[in-house]
Amino acid sequence: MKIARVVLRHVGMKLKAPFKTSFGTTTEKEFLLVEAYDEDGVVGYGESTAMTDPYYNEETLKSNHHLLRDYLIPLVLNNTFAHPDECVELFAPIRRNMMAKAAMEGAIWDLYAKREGLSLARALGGVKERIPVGVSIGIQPDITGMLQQVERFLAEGYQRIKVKIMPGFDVDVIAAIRREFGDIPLMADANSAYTLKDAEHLKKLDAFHLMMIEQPLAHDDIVDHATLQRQLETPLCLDESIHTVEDARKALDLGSCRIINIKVGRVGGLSLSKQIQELCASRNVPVWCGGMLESGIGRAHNIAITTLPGFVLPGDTSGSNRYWHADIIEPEVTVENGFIQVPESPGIGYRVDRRRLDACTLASETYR
Ligand code: OSB
Ligand code: MG
Repeated sequence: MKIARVVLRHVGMKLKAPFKTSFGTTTEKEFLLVEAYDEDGVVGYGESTAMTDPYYNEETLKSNHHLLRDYLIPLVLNNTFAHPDECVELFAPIRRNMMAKAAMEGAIWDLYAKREGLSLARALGGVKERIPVGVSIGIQPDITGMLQQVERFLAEGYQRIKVKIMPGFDVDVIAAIRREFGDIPLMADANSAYTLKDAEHLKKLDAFHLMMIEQPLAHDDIVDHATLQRQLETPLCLDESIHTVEDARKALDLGSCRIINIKVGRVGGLSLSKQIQELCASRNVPVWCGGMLESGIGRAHNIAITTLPGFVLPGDTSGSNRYWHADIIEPEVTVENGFIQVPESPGIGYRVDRRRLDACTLASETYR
């Protein structure tokens, strides 16, 4: 494979409803889209999951633009590829900047799969024809509002409910959900809003038999999480703290978590997601695929990676209509009875609606 041209787009898509976490509120999703064209004009798409502000992690749309323009795109244009896994070594001299790397690598994976005539899921070694999915519900103005959201998404068939929590919006919310909806598959995500000083408070959540508590403590911690895990019955799941295969190994060795949320962007791409999945499978540690409010393109990558055998828990890959009035892919991602059917056509398996994409594009640049 030889990449002849790369187009970078800055895309803006308004969410149907603002999404609130303990670190902030997203109303309009802005992100970078990478289009990698080979010499025959075949195109692969990759989406950066970096947000506009460095509040989930340190990367931003602008830092990704810098990394892509000044480092990753030149590297890609000056090399040839037999397989997308080669991106791992090619990008390794650049420290971190995982989401920028994943956006570039994702485009190369899509292009590779299209050239091979394989769906991205099969190209990755995926085995599932459909994937079970859940939904992540943001912090609501009050408990009543949260109960309404849970009711709505259960009615839509989602197989697992995740609710965002933060100090002042936690135990009472979970208690109310259990009271109203009984023994549904339920979990909570704190996005690093607590410290070990809150251990006694977090222990109250044990009474509600959650599937897991995601990332209660600091984004860069795996030591305090191990201390907390020893005090809790509820399994901890790490999101923000895991960027590499080595991070995952160390967290499992320390007992910092019993489950890992793999986000393709946060760990530097599909090849590395696959490696973390393999490590966890070898230790019987369940993984699931997280989300970053992706457009249909990033969503298609998430669907493909979720077909790997180690992804045994429903992830956050919800249907397009949970986020957008109109997605940029055709058909949109739909959820039926809590499952997404994995597309079988080559590459990401969805057609990109170029008219809709152009309408959402705020700026674009071409590199060759
Ligand atoms: O922590 O999983 C998270 C969204 C933005 C940033 C971080 C997170 C999330 C979500 C939403 O939980 C997942 C999704 O629906 O895409
Ligand atoms: Mg999370």
